[in-house]
Amino acid sequence: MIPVDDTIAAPATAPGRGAVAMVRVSGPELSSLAAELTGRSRLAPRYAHYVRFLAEDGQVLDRGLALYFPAPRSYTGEDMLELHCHGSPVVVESLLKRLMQLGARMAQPGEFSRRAFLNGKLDLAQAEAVAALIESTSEQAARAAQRSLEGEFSHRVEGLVEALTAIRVQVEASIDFSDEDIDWLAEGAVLARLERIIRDVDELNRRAFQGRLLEEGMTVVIAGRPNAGKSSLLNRLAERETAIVTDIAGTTRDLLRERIQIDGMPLHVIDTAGLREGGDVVEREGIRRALDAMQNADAILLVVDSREAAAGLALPADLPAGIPVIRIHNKIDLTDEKPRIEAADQGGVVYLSAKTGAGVELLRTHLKQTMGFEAEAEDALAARRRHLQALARARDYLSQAREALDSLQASDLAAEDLRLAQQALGEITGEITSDDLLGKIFSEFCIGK
Ligand SMILES: Nc1nc2c(ncn2[C@@H]2O[C@H](COP(=O)(O)OP(=O)(O)O)[C@@H](O)[C@H]2O)c(=O)[nH]1
Ligand SMILES: [Mg+2]
Repeated sequence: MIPVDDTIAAPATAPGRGAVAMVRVSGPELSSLAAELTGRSRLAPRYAHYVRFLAEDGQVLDRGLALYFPAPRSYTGEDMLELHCHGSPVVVESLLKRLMQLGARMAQPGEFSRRAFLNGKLDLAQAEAVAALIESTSEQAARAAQRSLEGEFSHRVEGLVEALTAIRVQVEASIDFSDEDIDWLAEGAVLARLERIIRDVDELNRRAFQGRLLEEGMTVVIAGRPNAGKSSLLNRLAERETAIVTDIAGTTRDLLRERIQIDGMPLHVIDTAGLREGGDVVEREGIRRALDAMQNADAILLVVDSREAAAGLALPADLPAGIPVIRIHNKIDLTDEKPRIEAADQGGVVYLSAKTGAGVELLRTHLKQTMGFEAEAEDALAARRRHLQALARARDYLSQAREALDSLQASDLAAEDLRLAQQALGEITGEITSDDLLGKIFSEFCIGK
């Protein structure tokens, strides 16, 4: 258990040198600590004081700003102190040492946000949106995080929980008062209301899925026989010369990773050694790693040379099952074929030239579609994987409840499903949360958040 009633401190700015660094302190009572550190008997609330930070023997550690936020009007809901010092790691270190002397301890990852959650300043989905905002790698992802931080995700979930509570009352009544002359379910239009909730869950899931994609993106592995043009395709997608391209088979041996973006969706592209028999020890290890990477990919781009398209697909190794394969017919500049997409529903075949760039835009669009990414969606909500899982669980219970009510007329089964659906939704905002889950969620934050 992490104690929640002591004083914690951590740098809030990234490590390294800069003009200014900021150290945050949070605890149940900070006025005496602040007085000893600054030599001022009282710091006015929310006022930027220009002070000296003092060592125990009165020496000046640094000069900077001190801001005092008395509870409960602070990020954590406790007394908080912000110390802005010069942006040197040495100064930050000495300030932290001094704070430890004054009774503070180093904060653990995510501990400030955890306290904010425990003090009711943020619900869980909002606290997680703070992490998502800090980690966002595109404007779109940052906007999705901002929406969740403002509470849009949480409010939708709360709305659903309320609507569920209301129909649970009707369903429970139909069980408890089944001998009375009222059809509680019909009276309450329970089925119609349930349908509406299901539609709302689906809509929320769509928005959260878009947010998840913006944050995590997808991983694609480029595979194929030597000299098919895999490394050329990587360079084309990355828009720079990352990989060495030669006409010598077996040039690429290790995995090469590039992080690119398609309309804000992060794409992790991995170039691999060509799949073929033989080769030396290094190349065989490269092929083993290639197959390994494919196991964990969201999609495989299988590159073949258009001139030998039929033969080129015969690979010496099996591709992992269950992972979508997009076939790339490369080098169409040598065969006079037009850039195009075929059989887009079964993974698809994209005709392109990595050398001239013809058809590469088609591939980008196709990758977005394959992942269900809506570049135009302006309503994405930052969501963690656990949120999507909770929504999926709620959705399953709701379908079961609908079936129980509709075809089986089994109110008692429906009542239980509705209760479980509500519980799954409650986990998103943290209404119903175990200590273990909290520990897991906040440990993924970095220190100082
Ligand atoms: N004409 C033409 N040559 C290509 C194309 N893509 C790759 N190549 C050439 O094919 C050879 C092998 O390319 P490379 O990207 O190293 O293939 P890898 O072994 O699959 O990584 C190089 O000489 C490339 O210049 C293409 O679209 N058109
Ligand atoms: Mg290569």
